[in-house]
Amino acid sequence: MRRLAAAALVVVAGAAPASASAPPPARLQVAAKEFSLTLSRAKLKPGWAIVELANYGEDPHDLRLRRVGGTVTRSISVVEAGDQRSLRARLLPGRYRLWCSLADHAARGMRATLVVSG
Ligand SMILES: [Cu+2]
Repeated sequence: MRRLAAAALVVVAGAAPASASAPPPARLQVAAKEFSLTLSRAKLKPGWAIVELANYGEDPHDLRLRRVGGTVTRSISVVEAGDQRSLRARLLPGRYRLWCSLADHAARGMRATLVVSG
């Protein structure tokens, strides 16, 4: 699993925009534990972002990210305790719901809201 995650990160890094004028992607860390999701920041500017799920808990967790009113759900697959994994996404203005999709974790508190606005 760790090897897979490392390979995925290399692919993501290789896809980074080469243009010097492009602003660096915003970064958001989502800290997961039983049973909460804590965002490193509640608000981001629209554009590219790297969202990292860091599992500080004892159980595996995953992450779903969806804009309110949107149709695309982005996801980070299951991250084991003590591990982390990232996704890169272009975020549009709006409110995003974040949650863990495993079992009843969201209902138990593993959910959060992110605001994307300029
Ligand atoms: Cu979970």
